[in-house]
Amino acid sequence: MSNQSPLSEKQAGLHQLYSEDPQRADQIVWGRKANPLSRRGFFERLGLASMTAAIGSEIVFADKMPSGLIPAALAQSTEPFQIPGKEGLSVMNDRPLVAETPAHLLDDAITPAKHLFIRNNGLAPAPEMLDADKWTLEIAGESCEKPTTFTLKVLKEKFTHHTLQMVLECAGNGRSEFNPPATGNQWTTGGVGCPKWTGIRLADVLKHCGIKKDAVYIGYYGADAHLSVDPKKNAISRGVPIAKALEDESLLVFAMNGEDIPVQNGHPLRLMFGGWAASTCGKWLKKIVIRDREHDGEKMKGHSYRMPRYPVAPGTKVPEEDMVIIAEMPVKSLITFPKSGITHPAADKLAVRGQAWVGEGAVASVEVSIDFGITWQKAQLEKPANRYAWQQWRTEVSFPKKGYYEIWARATDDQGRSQPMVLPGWNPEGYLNNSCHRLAIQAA
Ligand SMILES: Nc1nc2c(c(=O)[nH]1)N[C@H]1C(S)=C(S)[C@@H](COP(=O)(O)O)O[C@H]1N2
Ligand SMILES: [Mo]
Repeated sequence: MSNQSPLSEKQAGLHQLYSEDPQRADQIVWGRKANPLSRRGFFERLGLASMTAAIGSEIVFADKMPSGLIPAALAQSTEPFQIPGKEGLSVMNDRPLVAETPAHLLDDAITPAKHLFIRNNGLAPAPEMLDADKWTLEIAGESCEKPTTFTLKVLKEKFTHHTLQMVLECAGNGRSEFNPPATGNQWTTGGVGCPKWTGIRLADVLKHCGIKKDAVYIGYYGADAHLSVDPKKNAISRGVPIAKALEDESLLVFAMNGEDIPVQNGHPLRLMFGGWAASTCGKWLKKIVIRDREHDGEKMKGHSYRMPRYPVAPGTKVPEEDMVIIAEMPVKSLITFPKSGITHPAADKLAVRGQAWVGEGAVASVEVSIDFGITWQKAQLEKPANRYAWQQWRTEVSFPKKGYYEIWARATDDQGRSQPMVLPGWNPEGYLNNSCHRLAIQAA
C-alpha cells in the first residue's frame, strides 16, 4: 500500500502525457502483471527516450547503463508522485492508469474528488478533447425508436437534475488476496468510493428516444482509446439489463460533489448505476445503444466481469459457458479510522470507524472483533443518505493488555448476508472479494 512513487512535477507531467498520447505511450515497455508501482518499477518501465526526456538532456553513456538502473537525477526526487487532482492514491499501473485509495483516506462521509480511485482500461482522452460545451451524446441501437444525438447543454436543460450519493466499486477490488492469484490489477481494498453525483435520469433520456418492446439491454461507448490504439477497438463497452437502466437512481452524471467530474473519472459525462460493478459506469460517455440482446461490447464476453455459476476449487479452469455476468456488488465494509499499523496506549479506549455498503438493499449491522473473530461487538450504524450510498459506522474498543491486535469489521445486510471472515469463493478473475477488512494495532 505504501508504494508511493516520488516523482517531480515534470515527471508526473510526462507520466500524464504518456498515458494520454498513444504514440508516445507506445514507447513504454510493460510487464504483463500489474504490480504496485514503485518509483523503481515506474522507471524500469520507461524506455531510454523517456528517461532522457525526464532528465532533460542526453544520457551520454546510455549504452553503458545497466538495464533497470534508475538515473540518480530521477531517483533522488523527494516530491511525491502526483496524478493531477488526486492525492495519496497508490498507483498500480500507469498504462492503463489504475490507482487505489488507502483505507484511511476513505474516512469522509462523502468521498472527495482527490481521493476517488481511478480504473482505466485504455488510454484516457486528452483533457483538451473533453470540452463540456461541445460534448454530445448519441442514443441509438436496434431497439431505439428515434435515434438522437444531444448536446450535453441540451441534456442539462431538457431533463430534471437529481443528486445522489452512490458507491462506485470496481468488481476486482480485493483481488490481491486470492490464491492462486488472478492476473490483473492487484487491488487491495481501495477500489471504492462514495461521492455525490449530479445528473439526469437515464430513463428520462431513453424514454424520450423511444424504447422498443424488444429492448433487453443497454450498452455504452466512451471516448477513451483501446491500449492497442486501434480506432476500431474499444477499451471497454459494457452495459446493464434494461430494468436496471430504467431505475430512478441510474443516472447520466455531469457533476461530482458539486463540481466537474475529475478528468480521470469521466468528465464531462459518465454513467452511474447504484450498487452494480463500477465497470458498468461508462466514463467519457459518447454513445448509448438500446439493444435487443445482451450487449456484446468489449469486456462483456469470456471471463471478463463474470463469475462461475457454481462454486469452484481454487485454480479450476471454468468453461466460458459456465460464467455469468456480475450484477450487484456484495455486502462489504472498511475500517477507515485508525490507520493500520498504529501504536495505541493499551489502557486507553480506541475509537474505530468506517463505511459499510451493499449492492442492493441496505446494511443492517456492523460488528467489530479484536480477537480474530471469536467475539464481536456491535457498532453504531448510520442510515444511508439515500439508496446506494454507503453507511458510516463507529465504535470504541478496549484492549485487555499490551500486545499485537487485529481489528476486524464485518457488515451484515438486511437479507442476513454477511462478509466472509477469510475469503469468499475463489474465481478465475479474482472478482468480488468482500472478506472482512483487518487492521494491525500495537497496544503499548
Ligand atoms: N470509458 C470507460 N469507462 C469506464 C472504464 C474505462 O476504462 N473506460 N473503466 C470501468 C471500470 S472497470 C471501473 S472500475 C470504473 C472506474 O471508475 P473511476 O475510474 O471513476 O474510479 O469505470 C468504468 N468505466
Ligand atoms: Mo473495474
